[in-house]
Amino acid sequence: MADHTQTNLITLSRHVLAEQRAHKNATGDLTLLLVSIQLGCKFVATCVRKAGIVNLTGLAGAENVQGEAQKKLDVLANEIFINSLRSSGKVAVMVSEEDEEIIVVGEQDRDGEHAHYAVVFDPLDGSSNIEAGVSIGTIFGIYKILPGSKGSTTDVLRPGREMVAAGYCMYGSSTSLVMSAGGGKVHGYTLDTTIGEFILTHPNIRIPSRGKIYSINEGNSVYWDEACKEYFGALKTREVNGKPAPYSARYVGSMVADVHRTILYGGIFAYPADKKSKSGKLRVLYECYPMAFLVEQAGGRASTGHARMLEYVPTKIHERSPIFLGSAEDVADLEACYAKHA
Ligand code: AHM
Ligand code: MG
Repeated sequence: MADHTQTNLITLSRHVLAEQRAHKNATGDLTLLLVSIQLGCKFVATCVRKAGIVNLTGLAGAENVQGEAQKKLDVLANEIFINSLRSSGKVAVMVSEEDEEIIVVGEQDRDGEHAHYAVVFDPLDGSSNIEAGVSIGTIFGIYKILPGSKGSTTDVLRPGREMVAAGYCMYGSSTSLVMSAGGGKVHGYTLDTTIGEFILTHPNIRIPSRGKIYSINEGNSVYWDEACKEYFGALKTREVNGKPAPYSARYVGSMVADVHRTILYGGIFAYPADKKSKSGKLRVLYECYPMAFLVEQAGGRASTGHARMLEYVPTKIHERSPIFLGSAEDVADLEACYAKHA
């Protein structure tokens, strides 16, 4: 709840506008786009809060007591973001985890010459956690479309380092929106439900250079490669001054929550490739890249195990990749372990 003795709140819109003014060539288009994303996040946050009461957690196509068709929360979140982005007038093309094909925004919905952006997003990640009330989230990344393009697949099949902004919104005990438009700055905003605004609560987030937490689905360890087995095994048998100093294990199974904690507390989050999931599980465009972008901007490191995550060039919009991200020193140790096993 807002501290009502504090009357000069820095809302997300105010903050993004102030940052825009600091860039003399800024047109305001990215600001408008970010504002449309925050609207989507507020809408989804409200739906997540109500989900248990109004049966939004059921299967898509199920009917409620009034006989009205119910939408599953992830289907609803997808519609909310598509509508919000489309109505911004600034988006030429979108990729959503929920849609097989790219979504090219029609001429009539574009703002003339100003639809310069491509947005890739996972409207509701971690949906297996919904019914248990565990944190879930939205992940997004933004590219500027290529010169002369009106929006096509080539605008998004590009390395993640070309993104101009990225972020996530976590629907947890509070609603937290963390985003970066580059420049080594990552800011966190918390939704104040009493006034319906995201308030700047975590300016200039920096990830600790080393942490004490590892986050991976250990149930898959039987499928791991030798590098993974050695690296994560060593974190458990680690000693400092002759005394056991193991890392703690934390794994929500919801990427937004696991990455959020990793950014704030440090450590390493991983979803590796293994014998069962040959390319890992997480999707390059709207899961790996936005998180890698944020972690790098906050001073951390993100890797495929062999190379910088953001250098990778995808060939398909729903492609998957192994990913390791977090504190720079922890991820560097992991990469050294992979190099040793290469
Ligand atoms: P989803 O896009 O189907 O929700 O799956 C992505 C989620 C991530 O949030 C999380 O990091 C991962 O799946 C957990 O997978 P697992 O249950 O295999 O550990
Ligand atoms: Mg997902």
